[in-house]
Amino acid sequence: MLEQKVLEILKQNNENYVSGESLSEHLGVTRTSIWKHINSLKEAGYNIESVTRKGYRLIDSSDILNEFEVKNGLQTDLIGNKIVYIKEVDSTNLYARKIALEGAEDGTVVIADAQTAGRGRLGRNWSSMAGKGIWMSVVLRPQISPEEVQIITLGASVAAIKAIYDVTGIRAGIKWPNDIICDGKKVCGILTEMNSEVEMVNFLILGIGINVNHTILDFPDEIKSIATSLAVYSGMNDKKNVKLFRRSDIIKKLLYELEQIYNKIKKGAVKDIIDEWKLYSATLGKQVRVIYKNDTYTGTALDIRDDGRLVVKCDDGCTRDVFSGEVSVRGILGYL
Ligand code: BTX
Repeated sequence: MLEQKVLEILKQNNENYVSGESLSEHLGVTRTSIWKHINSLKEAGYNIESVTRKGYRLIDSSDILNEFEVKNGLQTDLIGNKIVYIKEVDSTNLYARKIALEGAEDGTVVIADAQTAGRGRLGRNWSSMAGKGIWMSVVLRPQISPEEVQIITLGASVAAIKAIYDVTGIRAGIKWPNDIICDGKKVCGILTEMNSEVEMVNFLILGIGINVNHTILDFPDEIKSIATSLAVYSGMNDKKNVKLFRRSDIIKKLLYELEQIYNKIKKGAVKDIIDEWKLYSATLGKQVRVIYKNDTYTGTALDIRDDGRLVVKCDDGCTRDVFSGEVSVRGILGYL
């Protein structure tokens, strides 16, 4: 698309002016056409300065999310080959499921700026304000059995931790099985849903929500005490430099890390993923309360098995394996 070509050239010129004449020569269109494309880029939110006799320059500090921003510089071979960007959707997981049933390819990514009915696990809600977070789902078609699906969720939390660190410098932790936390508060959640036969997965929808540029006031009252964002957390540590992060940078890195994990799963290197997960775990070694239907028990989180089950040494002396999806695990002290 010509609009994207104009944008690419402006980006390559690092906030220096590019004349309308050179853009029109380079792209083989009239200067009026360039002017029209510049205007539609401005409408899409890009901060482009136009100065007579100098031309146009992009002041590139904004957090603009669209298909181009994610594709530009994306370093993956499979995940993100097809990206669907939607301004507002009920849930990217529901949308991804719909297109997966219609045949969407392995690695197709659905990203929304806002979700009106974001979904958490066990029928819970996921608050997904416009313009503030990463609300994204990936269609995966791994050749694995339903019992092996948990490893994808664990791997996705490792990928999220790494991407967050790489782009923001924030060291988050993982609360089993798949909450990413900063300062004991949830900054990211992962919801994996599958469509399968008894023996074989047809496809998975890997949904990832990351709170990126929210202020604390942006969160609904009922989650203010348990939720945080990368911007809030970075501001806690450095009040003078509260940063806003570029969501597309985090997404690109996340898709790259997800692809590394996906390749490991395809090679059967599950142990590597579990080992990495343990490195970032905020649950292992902690006192936990396991809530399953009407049953509640406490103990210490000891280990994680290769299929992702959490091993809990219960206070009554016995050892139990806990499956995700069935239970809530709460730290005895606070949310952790
Ligand atoms: P979860 O069931 O572990 O977490 C949901 C719970 O977390 C809610 O009941 C609420 O207490 C709290 N919560 C809700 N919204 C937020 C938020 N923005 N930040 C922190 N805490 C919150 C976790 O489920 C899985 C969430 C996956 C979300 C992604 S977004 C893209 C994809 N599409 C979709 O509909 N869901 C996934």
